[in-house]
Amino acid sequence: MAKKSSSESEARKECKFYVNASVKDFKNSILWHMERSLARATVRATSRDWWLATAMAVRDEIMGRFISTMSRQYKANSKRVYYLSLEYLMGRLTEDTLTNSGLMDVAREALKELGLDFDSIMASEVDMGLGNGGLGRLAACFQDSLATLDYPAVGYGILYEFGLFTQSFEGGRQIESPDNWLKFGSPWDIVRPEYTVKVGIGGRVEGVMSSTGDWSVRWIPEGELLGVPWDVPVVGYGAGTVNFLRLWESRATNELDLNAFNNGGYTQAVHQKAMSETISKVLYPNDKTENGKILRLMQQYFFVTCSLQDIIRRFKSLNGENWDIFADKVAIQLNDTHPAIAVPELMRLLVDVEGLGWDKSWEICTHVFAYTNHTLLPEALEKWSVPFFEKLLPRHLQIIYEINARWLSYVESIYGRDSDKIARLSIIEEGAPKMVRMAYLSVVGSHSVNGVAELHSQLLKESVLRDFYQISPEKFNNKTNGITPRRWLKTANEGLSDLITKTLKSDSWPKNLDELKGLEKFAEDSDFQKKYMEIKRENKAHLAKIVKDLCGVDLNPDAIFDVQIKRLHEYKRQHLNLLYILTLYRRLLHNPDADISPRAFIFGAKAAPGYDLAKNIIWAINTVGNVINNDARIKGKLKVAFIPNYNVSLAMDIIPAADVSEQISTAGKEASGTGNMKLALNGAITMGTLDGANVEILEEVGKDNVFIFGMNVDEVQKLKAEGYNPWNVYNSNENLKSALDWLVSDYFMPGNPTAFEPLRKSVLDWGDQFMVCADYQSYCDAQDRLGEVYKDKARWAKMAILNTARMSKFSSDRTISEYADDIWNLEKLPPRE
Ligand code: CR1
Repeated sequence: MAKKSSSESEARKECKFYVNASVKDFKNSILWHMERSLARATVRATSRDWWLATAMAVRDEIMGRFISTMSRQYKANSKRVYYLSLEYLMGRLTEDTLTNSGLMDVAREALKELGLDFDSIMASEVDMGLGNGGLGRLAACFQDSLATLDYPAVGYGILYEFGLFTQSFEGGRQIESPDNWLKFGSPWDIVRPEYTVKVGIGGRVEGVMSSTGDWSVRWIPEGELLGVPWDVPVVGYGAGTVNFLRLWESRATNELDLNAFNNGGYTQAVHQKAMSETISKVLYPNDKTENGKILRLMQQYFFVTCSLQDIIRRFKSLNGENWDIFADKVAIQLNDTHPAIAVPELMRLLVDVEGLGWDKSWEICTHVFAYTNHTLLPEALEKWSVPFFEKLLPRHLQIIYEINARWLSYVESIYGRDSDKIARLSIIEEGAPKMVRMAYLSVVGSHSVNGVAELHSQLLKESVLRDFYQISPEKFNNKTNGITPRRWLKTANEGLSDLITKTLKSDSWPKNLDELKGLEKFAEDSDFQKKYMEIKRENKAHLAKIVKDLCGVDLNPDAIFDVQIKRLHEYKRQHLNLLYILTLYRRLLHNPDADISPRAFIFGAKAAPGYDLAKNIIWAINTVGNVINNDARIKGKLKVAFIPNYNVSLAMDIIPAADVSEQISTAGKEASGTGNMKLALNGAITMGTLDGANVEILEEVGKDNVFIFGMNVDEVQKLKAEGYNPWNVYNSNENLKSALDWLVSDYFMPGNPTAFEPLRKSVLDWGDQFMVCADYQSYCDAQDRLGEVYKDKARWAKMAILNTARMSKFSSDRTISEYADDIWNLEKLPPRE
């Protein structure tokens, strides 16, 4: 964050729910914690100590709200939504909690009085990086909106000991190291040992006869472990409601240790213990593929059973065994198929443990569950092998077979004995081995299936889930993603936030983003434009310092800051961006005086550790960048910076400083995107394809305020059907040919010209699956056009302002309200007056 100024105190007067603490009290609280909680003398205190003491001071302030929210929700016995997600990409928690509780100014002032720099103190907090990318960050934004809108909600997940790996570069290549974020604990995690649950694994299934002579089935697990819950408070804006995330940690059971120990197997006992605790050890670092790993399936089952047992415990404590109203009290959202095992697990808990009949249990399941799909990429559609299930979850496999048998007989009642249809719709995929299709299990077990942008939801119905859509069209709906304006504007871009508050003469816009429309009338006001662009420049200067620090690259804050920040994937086409950089560089070498707008290309992206081509692209960008950045001939008109270890905190520095937002995926491949929304909200102009939520961004901002290029979904499909050959493009496009050939010459990698062969091959020899060559010229043209438009400062400012003014649709408050109304049937529980 660059500029800080004060408007919070006014806001606090307005909103009666804000936490109230004076600067003096807050300062004393920090000092109290420094001494009593941390046992530290202030003269010896490190930045981390100051951050911890500040976090503890703000935590104290919100605990009352936390407890009162829980007890109000309990007393009201209202319906709750339970969000099941294997990932939460929360980032740092302290600053956002200060924003939402209204204590930001107080904390800032208190630290100032203690002679400390707020920003550098806050920077001591390690990111809570328990997610890979968009899916995990969406889950985090949703928690913020649920609390802000006063919805009774709990987010369930895993407390990974190691979050997403830390990325560094060596010779331009990605190196991964473990993210030991919990090494010294976190003041935001509160353990709840009293809600520990038991988790079975493996073993066998037995039939048992009851006293009345009925047969029932029982799972006798081979091993058992414990799930211990840790709660992370989620403070809504205004602090009227404080919900929580409940994250499960796996632990060994004491019994297990004792048995082995008694048998003389001390080392075995320790080994067993370590195995049990492996489950919550590490987040898998792939954002689209994680098939086949047994530990991953164990993670999924572990957090699902812990969460469902917790939900049932809460339900029973309020409603006893009144199962008829279970679905009136409980809504469960499955964030992708990662928690899909919840469907057979809830069936098991209801049928085997609670003794309900199959039909009743199934009715409950299909009223409670709803499923969100986040991608159409075939490699991301989860399938688990039947032999795995047999070994790990034998009873669940039986239940899945039973669900499938009933489902397929329903299919047959519609279509007759159409074996093709039946094979296509079966939850079990035939083959060696047989596989359980988790997406199909999710669809069959849910009453709602949604995609995450209009285009994506449409394609879902037409492609991967077409057969299901034909049978149950009423299940399918769209919920376009959103982002929280609290973190992504108010906290991340205080300069712009203050300008907005002053201009609109209102500080309620973070909770009512439609108010931003009021900025439209200032879009051509030269005074407002000046202020708006001054803030952008300050943010750019701030980012330039960070880039200098992290990459050693000098960026000129007057250059166009052209930003592509997201996971590294071929479909996201960071390499298309690279090809334009090469083209521009070549142009400048031919004519160093060419009148182009200076550009700084800024990247942030992690590649999955096993994804070789993605890593090759990172290496290529770093290598080309290094040559460009050190080439005096081009007079600093072009710079390339790849910021290492892109994460939520870096995003909060990069996004407010961006002029251009690269959203250049192959049409039909990016389900939604959410970075596109954050960047546009902060006044970056989208350079994008007609993909995901870009389509809706275009609708909102208008075609004059965005750069659209490339093929649309129909054109992509048509070209594929006709037989696309990237060589034809290569042979007929001189610039493309030069860029690709240059990449594998001695120029960039003296002595190792084949270093980037894989990249080049992927877009030529291997068929160019993501149509980089096909979209190359259109992309270059759009980029050149953008460079020209940037020269007209007033026009650019107007475009940027209109982007900010027209982004209100993309508040996650809008998204969450739609989920609540259309899917969860959920009422708000307003804070106590
Ligand atoms: C999509 O790729 C979307 C997020 C959140 C990602 C991205 O376009 O914005 O989900 N999908 O909905 C994903 O991670 C496993 O799938």
